[in-house]
Amino acid sequence: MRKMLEEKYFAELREAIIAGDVQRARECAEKIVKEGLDPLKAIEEAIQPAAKIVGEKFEKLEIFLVDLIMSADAMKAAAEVLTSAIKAKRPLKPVGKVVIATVQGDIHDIGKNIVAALLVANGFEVYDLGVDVPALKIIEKAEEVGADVIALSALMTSTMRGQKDVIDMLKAMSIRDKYIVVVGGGATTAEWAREIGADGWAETAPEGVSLIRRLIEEKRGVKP
Ligand code: B12
Repeated sequence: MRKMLEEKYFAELREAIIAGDVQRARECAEKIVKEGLDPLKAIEEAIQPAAKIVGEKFEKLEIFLVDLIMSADAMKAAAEVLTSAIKAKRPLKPVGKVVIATVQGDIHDIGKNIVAALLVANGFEVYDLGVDVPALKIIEKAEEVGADVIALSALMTSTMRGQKDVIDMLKAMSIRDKYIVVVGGGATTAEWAREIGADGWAETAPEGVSLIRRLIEEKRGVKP
């Protein structure tokens, strides 16, 4: 029964996103939360596959930019509802501070917001600087709040260089070792992360949270 309900609502959410129907997507996400279904599962099984389909259609010129924008708005509306539900489960004990941003030139933030919400849900203190953020601004915030981790998102091949810029700037300022730097986002790979000297890369938000936990544990020598 529960499985059927899940399949029904997840399919409805995927359809609403592909159709660019913001209201239906939001309402569907609200129903998912109200029914007590897993919001993270909804992100992974409805929002992400729908984003992939929309991205492919855009690439094949089957839809226009205006359609992509409408679908993005629908994704964002649903993601907001689902991430709020995830964040509500936040534990009390703080485990570490993370400064997160989408790098300069890139305005994609749906994935980054999911990573931020999951970090909050797992007890991290998160400073989300938003999108299109210059390297220096990210470093200044990390210095100001005494962050443990800098997490950088990039969705495009043309903007992933922004992740390298942050690491290069940290090195130039002789503070690279102060921070754990993790990177992610559609355009990036584990190989890219190694190439630019990041401490880690993860493909998905939950993997990103586990990675950050493990890296903090290794650095501090104790479980956060
Ligand atoms: C939605 C979307 C948009 C929306 C963004 C809205 C928003 N507020 O974010 C809008 C319509 C604005 C948009 C604009 C553009 N877009 Co766009 N967009 C997409 C689309 C369809 C989905 C992205 C998304 O949100 N996915 C869902 C989320 C949940 O997935 P995600 O971001 O990958 O995040 C997950 C993981 O990667 C990971 N993660 C993400 N960040 C991080 C960070 C860390 C530290 C870690 C550990 C993990 C992690 O966790 C997340 C959850 O598991 C993609 C297609 C695709 N398949 O990615 C194209 C895509 C990214 N866009 C593309 C392009 C070209 C553009 C435009 C240039 C189009 C144009 N001609 O104007 C502009 C760019 C504007 C700019 N300067 O940034 C291309 C990029 C091609 C490339 N490889 O360089 C893509 C791939 C589409 C395509 N196939 O052509 N876009």
